[in-house]
Amino acid sequence: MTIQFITTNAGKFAEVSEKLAAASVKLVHLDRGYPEIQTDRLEKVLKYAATGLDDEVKGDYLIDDSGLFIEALGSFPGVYSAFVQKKLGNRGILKLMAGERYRAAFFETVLLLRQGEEHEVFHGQCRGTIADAERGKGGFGYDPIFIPEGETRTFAEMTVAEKNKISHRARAVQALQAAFARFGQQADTAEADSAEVGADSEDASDVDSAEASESPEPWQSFGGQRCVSVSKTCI
Ligand code: ITT
Repeated sequence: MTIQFITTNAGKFAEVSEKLAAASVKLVHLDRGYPEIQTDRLEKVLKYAATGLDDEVKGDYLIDDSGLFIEALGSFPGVYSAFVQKKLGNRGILKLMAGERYRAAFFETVLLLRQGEEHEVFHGQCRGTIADAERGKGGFGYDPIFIPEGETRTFAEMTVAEKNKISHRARAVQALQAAFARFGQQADTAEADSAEVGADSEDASDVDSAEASESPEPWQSFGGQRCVSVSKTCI
């Protein structure tokens, strides 16, 4: 199965590729942007974007909208994370947090997978704190100022593989993989069932032909849910 990951962010692509390396999914990078509406939820941004991308992109695709939510700043920058990173950067965020002792924050990633005619949405979250200063050269975006829960290092001080053990994006990709696994299992079962029917011609004659020829809709293959939404937090 080939899926195009539509993103202008090479860091996101590196993380998701590493996480899916062992999966039977070929991820290709489609380096292009798409219109992002200003709204209060990441999921809404993706659902709107998908309405345009569905007409413009052939084949299955994945898109990712993420944000950093700082509690002492009323969840800012949140859905404005990309704009704020460009305009204020990490130094600007640290200035806003100067003297603030309550430094709790979380990252959230929402992934939208277009497969066939269907859209599936997956969530991942990672709680942590805002560091006092930028630390580390790895990662991208807000990584140098975010210390995930249970760690002393920022994400930027970790390798991609280390960040992928605990990050918001990794959690969302895990939910995506679980959906791939369910899809694979159901496909195997359907194959085994049809082989059994084919092997016994007497039994086959008893089977309602309409039912036997019916292949599952893609959304049925994902556990019968049109929208899979899984949220997990960092350990
Ligand atoms: P797309 O083309 O995929 O939209 P983008 O970088 O614009 O790429 P977003 O719209 O999701 O991505 O913007 C979110 C902002 O938050 C952006 O500035 C990112 O650099 C930053 N960000 C997202 N995920 C992050 C992560 O895992 N670590 C640090 N910063 C992150």
